[in-house]
Amino acid sequence: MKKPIQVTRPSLPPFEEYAEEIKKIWENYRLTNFGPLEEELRAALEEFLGVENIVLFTNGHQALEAAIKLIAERREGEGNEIITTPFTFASTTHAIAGSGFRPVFADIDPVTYTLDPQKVEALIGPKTRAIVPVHVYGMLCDTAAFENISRKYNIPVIYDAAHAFGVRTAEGKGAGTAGAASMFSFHATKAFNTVEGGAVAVKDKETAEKLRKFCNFGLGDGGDAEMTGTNAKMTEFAAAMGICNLRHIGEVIKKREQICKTYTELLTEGDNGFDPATGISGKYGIKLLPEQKGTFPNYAYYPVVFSGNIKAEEIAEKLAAENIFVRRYFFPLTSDFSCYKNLPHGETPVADRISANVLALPLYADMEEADVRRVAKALLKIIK
Ligand code: T4K
Repeated sequence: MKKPIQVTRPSLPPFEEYAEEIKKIWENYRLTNFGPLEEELRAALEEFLGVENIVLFTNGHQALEAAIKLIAERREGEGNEIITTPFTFASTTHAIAGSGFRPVFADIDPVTYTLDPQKVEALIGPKTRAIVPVHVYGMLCDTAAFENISRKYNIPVIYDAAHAFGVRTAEGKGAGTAGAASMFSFHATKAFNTVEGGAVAVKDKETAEKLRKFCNFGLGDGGDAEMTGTNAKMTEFAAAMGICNLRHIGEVIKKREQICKTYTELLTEGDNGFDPATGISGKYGIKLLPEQKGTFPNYAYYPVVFSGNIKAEEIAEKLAAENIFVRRYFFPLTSDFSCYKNLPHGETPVADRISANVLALPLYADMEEADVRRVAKALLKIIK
């Protein structure tokens, strides 16, 4: 049997580099609670992501829940609805529900798989308190349309940018500059990791200060708590990993880009009609991730949507028999989870179709070209 190829593998800095970084912890005995490494990483990330204020968290989920809690307005007895996408990881919907809001699911765009602004606008009512779109797979949402909706109805947009680390718009703006706040995940499986970790980017210092207090039990300098809080601070060990990984992020994204390009070449071979703007390849009836004009992507995931003639589940099983492990990111839709399926919601036919037919292929910076070829070859053999 050939060696297993997992859907992903974390990027790690050279061991000596990390050891050198954490040596400082043995010198100053500072393990957590906003230590110097946390401070260093925070400043470096603000610079790298091109955002004004970043607050670091234990993980992306805590970061998103905190942003929703602090930014979306809860009103007793008046309805607490947040419009969001069901085509996402469990975390997005749990963060909404966990902050005491009711998720209202809207459909996604068939090309980018991100929340469709028109579908969102049709669902806005007096109970709507916020919108939580997701830059799924690092594809940017239609942020201009959401900005207009936000202004028109005076409701905040809080982005789940878990997948969008380092993505820049055609104008060179970081993904984290859109909306009232953006959450990034630095989980081990992400293009950039701090082992576990996450952050919220916001424009104003005041909200950043509140978020920072919130993740330290709501406590201010004098020891008083003006609000309830939690414990979601990033440790110095996680920050050290982030500092090291950030030094290599350019190289990591370049390697991921090369792997994605190789996949695309192999999967669209001989298809003269392949359209990179839609990602549709007629030859084998597959849809790849489209190129977003002018943006600088991060090659976070390599999802393939199948036409439905062959079931994604079946393809995944056949690949597993070859020791190749893909993931159904994202199936089922979060609106179909047992804990949400009884919530009233409208139809989401596009999300239903994409979710049923999508598979994320193995992708990580150090993936060998021979393994990329092995995955593409096995996949083509199944779908041909
Ligand atoms: N919003 C969105 C849209 C998200 O996708 C996520 C997280 C969040 C919010 C929340 O952010 P965090 O709170 O996680 O920071 C993974 C990740 O755990 C999760 O972070 C991620 N999204 C989600 C899409 O994927 P699983 O259950 O698929 O991971 P797991 O453990 O099965 O790992 C996948 C493969 O990666 C394994 O087969 C082997 C490899 N792996 C994994 C880990 C953890 C390693 O080689 N080493 C490792 O340490 O959820």
